[in-house]
Amino acid sequence: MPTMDLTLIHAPAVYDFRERSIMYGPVSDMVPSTPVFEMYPLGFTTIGEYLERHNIHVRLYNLAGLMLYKKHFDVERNLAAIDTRAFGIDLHWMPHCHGAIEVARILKRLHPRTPIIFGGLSASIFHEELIAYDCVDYVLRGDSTEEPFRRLMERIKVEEASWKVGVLGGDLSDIPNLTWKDKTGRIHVNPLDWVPSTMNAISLDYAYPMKGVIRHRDMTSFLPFKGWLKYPVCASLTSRGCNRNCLTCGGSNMAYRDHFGRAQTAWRDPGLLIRDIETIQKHIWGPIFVLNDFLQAGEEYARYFIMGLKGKLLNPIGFEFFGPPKQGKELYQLLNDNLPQWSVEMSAESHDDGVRTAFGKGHYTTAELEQTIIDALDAGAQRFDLYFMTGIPAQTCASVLETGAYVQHLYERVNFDKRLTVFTSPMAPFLDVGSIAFDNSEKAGYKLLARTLEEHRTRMVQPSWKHIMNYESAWMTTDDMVASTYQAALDINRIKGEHGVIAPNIAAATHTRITEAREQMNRLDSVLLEHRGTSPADSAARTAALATLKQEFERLSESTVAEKTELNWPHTMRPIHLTSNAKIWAQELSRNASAALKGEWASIGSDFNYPDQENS
Ligand code: B12
Ligand code: SF4
Repeated sequence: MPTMDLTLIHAPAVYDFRERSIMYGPVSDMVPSTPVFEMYPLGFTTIGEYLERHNIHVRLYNLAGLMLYKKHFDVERNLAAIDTRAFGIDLHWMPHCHGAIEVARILKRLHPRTPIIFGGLSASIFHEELIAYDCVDYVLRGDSTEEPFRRLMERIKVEEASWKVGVLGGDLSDIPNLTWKDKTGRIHVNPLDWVPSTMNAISLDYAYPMKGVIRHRDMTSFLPFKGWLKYPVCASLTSRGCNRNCLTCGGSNMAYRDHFGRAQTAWRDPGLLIRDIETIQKHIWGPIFVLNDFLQAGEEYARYFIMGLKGKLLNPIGFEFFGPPKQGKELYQLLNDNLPQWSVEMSAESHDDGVRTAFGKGHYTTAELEQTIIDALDAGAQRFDLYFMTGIPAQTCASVLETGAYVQHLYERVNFDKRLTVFTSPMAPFLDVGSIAFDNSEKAGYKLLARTLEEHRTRMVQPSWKHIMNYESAWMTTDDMVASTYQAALDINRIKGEHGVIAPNIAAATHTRITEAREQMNRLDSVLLEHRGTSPADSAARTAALATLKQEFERLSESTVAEKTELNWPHTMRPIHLTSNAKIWAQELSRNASAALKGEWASIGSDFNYPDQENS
C-alpha cells in the first residue's frame, strides 16, 4: 500500500499536559473542547476534502484528542509509525503554540526527511519566527490555503527524490502564500496573494472525515472533540473574514486585511450553503451552527438563504448574529415561517453600553438587545444564547460585578423564559494575536505580557490561567479579573438555578465548582508564595507542591463557569441518519477494497462538483 501523501496533525495546546500541573481555568468553557483545545480547525476538513478531490491523499490525525481520550497513548511510538510524504500541523489558535512546536520537534526527530508544513491564522502572523525553527520547513499563510497546499503537495510528490532533510531541492517561489527555506537554509517569503474573493470552491463536507474513519478504520483520531459522539454538533460557515472591527478579535476585518491579505469578506454562495447543510443532516443528527453572521452579506442573500432552507431542515439550526438584526421582528418571523427549529446566539460582551461601544459593538444599545431577545422568543426561537465576556476594553471590575443584577433584570423582562440562556467567560488565555488591540496595545489600553511566539510558548506552561494570560488591562488587574469573572459566573448561575432555567442539581454542582475553583486559585497563590525562591531546589519543591494539586486543577478547569451541557441544544437521531450512514459505510468499504487490490487509496473527496478556485 502506498504511503499517505499528507497527514494533518492537531497538537494539544500544551504538549505534555498529561504530566504538567496547570490550573487552566475557564478558558474553554464556552466551546466544546477541554483546556487541551482538542478541537481541530474546520480548515483540516476543507483542506483534506479539496486535496482528496485532486487525488492527494490526506489523513486527519487528532493527536490532542488521542492523548486526551487514551490515557496511556504512546505518542512517540504512534507518530513513528505514520508513513506519510508530508506532515501538516495547525497553529491556527495561539493557545496551541506550545504543543504545535513540541510535536513538530518530535516528528522531525522521528522522520528527519519528511517535510513539516505549518499553517493557520496564528502561523500566518508568526510565519517568520516559525520558519526559523529547525523543525519547520514551510509555512502556508492566509485564510485560504487549499489551493496553495495542492500546489506544494504536487511538488512534494514530484520532487520527492530531491529532498534534502525535508526541504525540497527546487525553486518554490511560484507557490503563493508560502514561506520556505531552500536547501541552503535561506528563508524566502512568497507574496501573500492567494486570497479568493468567494468561498465557493471549497467544501465543508462532513462526509469527508466520515469516509476517513472508514478508510483508516480509526474513529478516535478523527473525532473533533471529547463528547462529540454524544453531541455531534456541526458548523456551517457563511464566510471568510468579517465586516466588523471589534478591538480584541483576531478575526476582525482589519486583522484579515493586515495579516491574511484579505481586503473584503469572502461569502459562500447561499445555494452552496444550503447544500452543505443538507449534506450534514444526511449523516449527522446534531444541531447545525451557522457561524459568521450571514446578515452582513445583505438582505437579498439573507432572504435567499432562509427561504431556500424551507422544507429541507431535519436538524435544529442556530444562527450567530453580531447584533440585533436591523429587520427586527420581520427577520425572526421569516425564520419561523421557514424553519421548524431555529435558535439564535449573540455575543453582547457587556450589559454596559459604554463598554460594548469601546469593544467595537457600539452599533446597538442594551435596550435594543433586550428588544431583539423578546422579538426572537416571541417569534418562536427554540433558544436564545447570550454571551458576556470579561477583560474587554473599558471594562472595570465594578462593571463585571454588575452583570448579575443586569441578568436578573433581563430574565424579569422575558418572564424567566427558559429559552434564554446567559453565559459569561473570560477573554483568556490570550488577547487575540493580530487583533487591533494586540497590534496597538497601548492605545487600546493593554499591556502585553507576550508579543513573540516564543514568549507565548513560555506563558502557556505557567501555573495558572492568570499567569498564562498575555495581557493586563488598564481597567482591571489580573487578580480582579479572575475574581470578578468567578463572581459574575456565580451570580448568573444562581439566577438561572433559582428560576428554573437550569436544573437545580446542575446549578448546585456549578456553584460548588466555581467556589472550589476560586479557593483553588488562592491555594495556588499560597504555594507559589511559599516556594517563591529561584534556586533549583525551590523550583523542584514548587513543582512537587503543584503536582499534588493536579487532579483538582483538572477537575476545576472543565465546565467551571457553566456546565458544558448547558451549551447543548436538543436534537434527535432519525432513521434517515442510520440508513445514509450505513450506505456510506458499505460504499466506502467496497471502494477501499477494490482500490487496495490495485495498491491504491480510494479518493474520499466530495462527490459534488465545485468551481475552480478563483483568486481575487
Ligand atoms: C469558527 C470559529 C470557531 C469555532 C471552531 C470551529 C473549528 N473547529 O474550526 C469555535 C466556535 C468552536 C471556535 C473556538 C475557538 N476559537 Co474561534 N473562531 C472561529 C471563526 C469565527 C471563524 C474561523 C473560520 O472561518 N474558519 C474557516 C475554516 C474553513 O478555515 P480555517 O479553519 O481557518 O482553516 C484555514 C486556514 O486557517 C488555514 N489552516 C488552518 N489549519 C491549517 C493547518 C495547516 C497545516 C495549513 C497549511 C493551513 C491551515 O488553512 C485553512 C483552509 O484554508 C474565527 C473568527 C473569524 N472571523 O475568522 C474565530 C477565531 C479563529 N477563534 C479564535 C479563538 C481564540 C478561539 C478559541 C481559542 C476561543 C476559546 N478560548 O475558547 C477556541 C478554540 C477552540 C478549540 N480549538 O478547541 C480566534 C483566534 C485568534 C488566534 N489567532 O489565536 C479567532 C480569529 C477569533 C475569535 N476570537 O473568535 N472558533
Ligand atoms: S468579534 Fe465577531 S463581529 Fe467582532 S470582529 Fe470578531 S468575528 Fe467580527
